[in-house]
Amino acid sequence: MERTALIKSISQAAYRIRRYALRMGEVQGQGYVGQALGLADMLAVAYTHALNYQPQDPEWEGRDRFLLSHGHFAIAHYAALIEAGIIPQDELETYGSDDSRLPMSGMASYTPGMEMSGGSLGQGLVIAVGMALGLRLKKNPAFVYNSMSDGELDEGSTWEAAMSAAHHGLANLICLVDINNQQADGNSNKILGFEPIADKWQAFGWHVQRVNGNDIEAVLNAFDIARKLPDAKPRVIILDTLMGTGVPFLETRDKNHFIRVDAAEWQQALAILDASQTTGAAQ
Ligand SMILES: Cc1ncc(C[n+]2csc(CCOP(=O)(O)OP(=O)(O)O)c2C)c(N)n1
Ligand SMILES: [Mg+2]
Repeated sequence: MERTALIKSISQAAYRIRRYALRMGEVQGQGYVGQALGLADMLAVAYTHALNYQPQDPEWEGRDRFLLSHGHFAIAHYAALIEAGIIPQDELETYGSDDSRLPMSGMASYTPGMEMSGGSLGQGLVIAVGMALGLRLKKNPAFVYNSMSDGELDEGSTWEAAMSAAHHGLANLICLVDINNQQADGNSNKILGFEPIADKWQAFGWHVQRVNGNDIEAVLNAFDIARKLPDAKPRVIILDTLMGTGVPFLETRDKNHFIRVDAAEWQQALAILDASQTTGAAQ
């Protein structure tokens, strides 16, 4: 596909991902919706362009593995799995209810396409290193993607795994770090300073890119570079994102780590998103 058309189709997918996430938020009246709006552009690039998978056979051995290390971002991942055709769209109406396959935190045993159970932060990269080593041993050319949050940079396990990935030259491992500069208790850089974060990953032996995570073209280019790079190094894409992207009153909301909004505001958020799609403001 020609590049401009590709970017347009990815941005339409990002819009749908945001819409599914907002609808799930509406079903429960609350949720980690700001994170989903912030990460939708990266997820759209991943699931409509970069990842190799078969929607009808989520366990296909040749699939790229996408690990949601930050399990509380599950609403974002479910929205992407719906866009990918792995979860049926009407299932979002069950989000967070008893017996649903879509619990509030990501669980591998519940949801097709969910590769790990999250909740305890800082575990994804550890698991991803093991998976990448295993795939290499089996001569399986699939990639392992580990999606993680800036709060997980506070976890020692992240850096142990980062060091071992470089030691083993894991060129089949791509780590995606969401820098929304938010955590449960405030700004990430005020809780535990992480900058200069690109230099840190580089010093650990990784190929590093840092992009605006809400600029689809920049994210697309970064994924393409990470996948095609010949170096025997693990790759990290650091994504600076804005929580609530696409819905201004959620972008500016104080303490938007876990959002509860009034019943009428969900419809308002959806209307704003729809309007921005028509005018192209969200692209
Ligand atoms: C090991 C661990 N410690 C603490 C928590 C509690 N906790 C849940 S979400 C969260 C915030 C982590 O930061 P981040 O994922 O960047 O938050 P967000 O961007 O979603 O605001 C914390 C500390 C946890 N889930 N796991
Ligand atoms: Mg964060």
